[in-house]
Amino acid sequence: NKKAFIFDLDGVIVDTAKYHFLAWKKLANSIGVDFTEEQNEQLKGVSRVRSLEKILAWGNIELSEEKFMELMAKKNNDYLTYVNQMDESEILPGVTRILAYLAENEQGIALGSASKNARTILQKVNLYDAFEVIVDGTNVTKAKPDPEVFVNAAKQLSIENENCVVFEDSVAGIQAANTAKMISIGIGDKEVLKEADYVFNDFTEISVDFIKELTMKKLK
Ligand code: G16
Ligand code: MG
Repeated sequence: NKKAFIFDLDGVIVDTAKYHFLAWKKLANSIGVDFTEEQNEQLKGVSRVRSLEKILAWGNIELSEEKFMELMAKKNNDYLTYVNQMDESEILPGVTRILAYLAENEQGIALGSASKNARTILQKVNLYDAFEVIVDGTNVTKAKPDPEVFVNAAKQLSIENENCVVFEDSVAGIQAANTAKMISIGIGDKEVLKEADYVFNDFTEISVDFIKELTMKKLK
Protein backbone atom coordinates (compact mmCIF):
# COMPACT_ATOMS: atom_id res chain seq x y z
CA ASN A 1 0.00 0.00 0.00
CA LYS A 2 2.17 2.82 -1.29
CA LYS A 3 1.56 6.41 -0.31
CA ALA A 4 3.59 9.53 -1.04
CA PHE A 5 4.93 11.82 1.65
CA ILE A 6 5.82 15.29 0.39
CA PHE A 7 7.94 17.55 2.56
CA ASP A 8 8.25 21.32 2.44
CA LEU A 9 11.86 22.42 3.11
CA ASP A 10 12.12 25.67 5.06
CA GLY A 11 10.33 25.30 8.40
CA VAL A 12 9.85 21.54 8.03
CA ILE A 13 13.24 19.94 7.38
CA VAL A 14 15.51 22.87 8.28
CA ASP A 15 15.03 26.33 9.75
CA THR A 16 16.42 28.45 6.94
CA ALA A 17 13.94 31.22 7.85
CA LYS A 18 16.57 32.60 10.24
CA TYR A 19 19.03 33.01 7.37
CA HIS A 20 16.40 34.48 5.04
CA PHE A 21 15.70 36.94 7.88
CA LEU A 22 19.32 38.04 8.22
CA ALA A 23 19.76 38.44 4.47
CA TRP A 24 16.47 40.28 3.89
CA LYS A 25 17.08 42.52 6.91
CA LYS A 26 20.51 43.55 5.62
CA LEU A 27 19.07 44.26 2.21
CA ALA A 28 16.00 46.14 3.48
CA ASN A 29 18.08 48.28 5.83
CA SER A 30 20.51 49.09 3.00
CA ILE A 31 17.64 50.78 1.14
CA GLY A 32 16.29 52.47 4.27
CA VAL A 33 13.49 50.04 5.09
CA ASP A 34 12.93 48.57 8.57
CA PHE A 35 12.57 44.80 8.72
CA THR A 36 11.22 42.92 11.73
CA GLU A 37 10.79 39.25 12.69
CA GLU A 38 7.03 39.74 12.25
CA GLN A 39 7.55 40.86 8.68
CA ASN A 40 9.83 37.88 8.09
CA GLU A 41 6.93 35.63 9.16
CA GLN A 42 4.94 37.01 6.24
CA LEU A 43 7.64 35.90 3.81
CA LYS A 44 7.57 32.23 4.82
CA GLY A 45 6.83 30.03 1.82
CA VAL A 46 6.68 33.15 -0.39
CA SER A 47 8.88 33.29 -3.52
CA ARG A 48 11.98 35.45 -3.72
CA VAL A 49 10.43 37.89 -6.23
CA ARG A 50 7.24 38.25 -4.20
CA SER A 51 9.27 38.74 -0.99
CA LEU A 52 11.19 41.69 -2.44
CA GLU A 53 7.98 43.18 -3.83
CA LYS A 54 6.49 43.05 -0.32
CA ILE A 55 9.56 44.68 1.27
CA LEU A 56 9.52 47.48 -1.31
CA ALA A 57 5.79 48.03 -0.68
CA TRP A 58 6.43 48.27 3.10
CA GLY A 59 9.04 50.94 2.42
CA ASN A 60 6.96 52.67 -0.25
CA ILE A 61 9.81 52.23 -2.70
CA GLU A 62 9.63 51.83 -6.46
CA LEU A 63 12.57 50.47 -8.43
CA SER A 64 13.60 49.87 -12.01
CA GLU A 65 13.56 46.29 -13.23
CA GLU A 66 17.36 46.36 -13.35
CA LYS A 67 17.76 47.55 -9.76
CA PHE A 68 15.16 45.00 -8.63
CA MET A 69 17.17 42.16 -10.16
CA GLU A 70 20.36 43.53 -8.65
CA LEU A 71 18.86 43.56 -5.14
CA MET A 72 17.50 40.01 -5.52
CA ALA A 73 20.94 38.76 -6.53
CA LYS A 74 22.51 40.60 -3.59
CA LYS A 75 20.09 39.06 -1.11
CA ASN A 76 20.62 35.61 -2.53
CA ASN A 77 24.42 35.87 -2.43
CA ASP A 78 24.24 36.93 1.18
CA TYR A 79 21.76 34.13 1.98
CA LEU A 80 24.05 31.58 0.33
CA THR A 81 26.95 32.54 2.62
CA TYR A 82 24.80 31.21 5.49
CA VAL A 83 23.63 28.16 3.52
CA ASN A 84 27.22 27.25 2.73
CA GLN A 85 27.92 26.89 6.44
CA MET A 86 25.04 24.46 7.00
CA ASP A 87 25.56 20.80 7.88
CA GLU A 88 23.57 17.81 9.17
CA SER A 89 23.23 19.35 12.62
CA GLU A 90 20.66 21.74 11.13
CA ILE A 91 18.14 19.03 10.27
CA LEU A 92 15.20 19.71 12.58
CA PRO A 93 14.67 17.21 15.44
CA GLY A 94 12.67 14.08 14.57
CA VAL A 95 12.88 14.49 10.79
CA THR A 96 15.57 11.89 10.06
CA ARG A 97 13.71 9.21 12.02
CA ILE A 98 10.54 9.68 9.95
CA LEU A 99 12.45 9.75 6.65
CA ALA A 100 14.21 6.51 7.61
CA TYR A 101 10.91 4.83 8.50
CA LEU A 102 9.35 5.86 5.18
CA ALA A 103 12.35 4.61 3.20
CA GLU A 104 12.38 1.27 5.05
CA ASN A 105 8.71 0.83 4.24
CA GLU A 106 9.09 1.75 0.57
CA GLN A 107 6.85 4.80 0.63
CA GLY A 108 7.17 7.63 -1.90
CA ILE A 109 9.29 10.50 -0.56
CA ALA A 110 9.37 13.91 -2.25
CA LEU A 111 10.40 17.47 -1.57
CA GLY A 112 8.00 20.32 -2.48
CA SER A 113 9.62 23.69 -1.84
CA ALA A 114 9.33 27.25 -3.16
CA SER A 115 13.08 27.71 -2.84
CA LYS A 116 15.40 27.85 -5.83
CA ASN A 117 18.19 26.85 -3.44
CA ALA A 118 16.48 23.65 -2.26
CA ARG A 119 18.91 21.25 -3.94
CA THR A 120 21.93 23.08 -2.56
CA ILE A 121 20.47 23.05 0.95
CA LEU A 122 19.64 19.32 0.79
CA GLN A 123 23.22 18.62 -0.28
CA LYS A 124 24.60 20.71 2.58
CA VAL A 125 22.60 18.78 5.19
CA ASN A 126 23.30 15.46 3.44
CA LEU A 127 19.65 14.65 2.63
CA TYR A 128 19.80 14.96 -1.16
CA ASP A 129 19.58 11.20 -1.69
CA ALA A 130 16.75 10.80 0.80
CA PHE A 131 14.31 12.21 -1.76
CA GLU A 132 13.18 10.20 -4.75
CA VAL A 133 11.67 13.34 -6.30
CA ILE A 134 12.55 17.00 -5.76
CA VAL A 135 10.27 19.79 -6.93
CA ASP A 136 11.52 23.28 -6.06
CA GLY A 137 11.32 26.93 -7.09
CA THR A 138 13.12 26.18 -10.33
CA ASN A 139 10.44 23.68 -11.44
CA VAL A 140 7.17 25.51 -10.82
CA THR A 141 5.46 28.52 -12.35
CA LYS A 142 2.67 29.01 -9.80
CA ALA A 143 3.49 29.65 -6.16
CA LYS A 144 1.70 28.12 -3.16
CA PRO A 145 -1.29 28.30 -2.40
CA ASP A 146 -1.46 26.99 -5.96
CA PRO A 147 -1.04 23.20 -5.65
CA GLU A 148 1.32 22.93 -8.66
CA VAL A 149 4.42 22.08 -6.61
CA PHE A 150 2.74 19.15 -4.80
CA VAL A 151 0.76 17.90 -7.81
CA ASN A 152 3.97 17.86 -9.84
CA ALA A 153 5.70 15.79 -7.11
CA ALA A 154 2.80 13.28 -6.98
CA LYS A 155 2.87 12.92 -10.76
CA GLN A 156 6.58 12.20 -10.82
CA LEU A 157 6.08 9.54 -8.16
CA SER A 158 3.08 8.15 -10.10
CA ILE A 159 0.93 8.33 -6.98
CA GLU A 160 -2.58 9.80 -6.98
CA ASN A 161 -3.15 13.04 -5.09
CA GLU A 162 -5.60 11.26 -2.78
CA ASN A 163 -2.74 9.02 -1.63
CA CYS A 164 -0.39 11.88 -0.75
CA VAL A 165 0.48 13.41 2.61
CA VAL A 166 2.04 16.89 2.78
CA PHE A 167 4.12 18.32 5.65
CA GLU A 168 4.01 22.14 5.66
CA ASP A 169 4.73 25.04 8.00
CA SER A 170 3.00 27.78 5.98
CA VAL A 171 -0.70 28.57 5.63
CA ALA A 172 -0.31 28.89 1.84
CA GLY A 173 1.29 25.42 1.72
CA ILE A 174 -1.53 23.85 3.76
CA GLN A 175 -4.05 25.45 1.41
CA ALA A 176 -2.12 24.10 -1.59
CA ALA A 177 -2.23 20.55 -0.15
CA ASN A 178 -5.94 20.81 0.65
CA THR A 179 -6.75 22.09 -2.84
CA ALA A 180 -4.88 19.11 -4.30
CA LYS A 181 -7.00 16.80 -2.08
CA MET A 182 -3.91 15.62 -0.23
CA ILE A 183 -3.73 15.06 3.53
CA SER A 184 -2.21 18.20 5.07
CA ILE A 185 -0.04 18.03 8.16
CA GLY A 186 0.86 21.38 9.68
CA ILE A 187 4.18 21.78 11.48
CA GLY A 188 3.85 24.72 13.85
CA ASP A 189 1.11 26.64 15.62
CA LYS A 190 -2.40 25.06 15.74
CA GLU A 191 -4.05 28.49 15.73
CA VAL A 192 -2.17 29.58 12.61
CA LEU A 193 -2.40 26.28 10.70
CA LYS A 194 -6.03 25.59 11.59
CA GLU A 195 -6.94 24.54 8.04
CA ALA A 196 -4.61 21.51 8.24
CA ASP A 197 -5.95 17.97 8.73
CA TYR A 198 -3.43 17.48 11.56
CA VAL A 199 -1.04 19.87 13.34
CA PHE A 200 2.11 19.11 15.36
CA ASN A 201 4.53 21.58 16.96
CA ASP A 202 7.43 19.71 15.40
CA PHE A 203 8.49 16.25 14.17
CA THR A 204 9.40 14.99 17.64
CA GLU A 205 5.63 14.93 18.28
CA ILE A 206 4.98 12.69 15.27
CA SER A 207 5.15 9.01 16.15
CA VAL A 208 6.13 6.22 13.79
CA ASP A 209 2.79 4.60 14.67
CA PHE A 210 0.94 7.63 13.37
CA ILE A 211 2.88 7.50 10.08
CA LYS A 212 2.33 3.75 9.86
CA GLU A 213 -1.42 4.28 10.22
CA LEU A 214 -1.37 6.80 7.35
CA THR A 215 0.43 4.31 5.12
CA MET A 216 -2.19 1.64 5.81
CA LYS A 217 -5.54 3.41 5.69
CA LYS A 218 -7.58 4.99 2.92
CA LEU A 219 -6.68 8.67 3.25
CA LYS A 220 -9.55 10.47 1.55
C1 G16 B 1 11.26 29.03 1.13
C2 G16 B 1 11.05 30.08 2.23
C3 G16 B 1 10.73 31.46 1.73
C4 G16 B 1 11.61 31.84 0.56
C5 G16 B 1 11.36 30.84 -0.56
C6 G16 B 1 12.22 31.14 -1.79
O1 G16 B 1 10.15 28.23 0.94
O2 G16 B 1 10.04 29.71 3.14
O3 G16 B 1 10.88 32.39 2.80
O4 G16 B 1 11.37 33.17 0.13
O5 G16 B 1 11.65 29.52 -0.13
O6 G16 B 1 13.56 30.88 -1.47
P1 G16 B 1 14.82 31.15 -2.41
O7 G16 B 1 15.13 32.62 -2.31
O8 G16 B 1 15.88 30.27 -1.81
O9 G16 B 1 14.44 30.74 -3.81
P2 G16 B 1 9.72 26.72 1.39
O10 G16 B 1 8.68 26.45 0.34
O11 G16 B 1 10.87 25.70 1.35
O12 G16 B 1 9.18 26.87 2.78
MG1 MG C 1 8.06 26.33 4.55
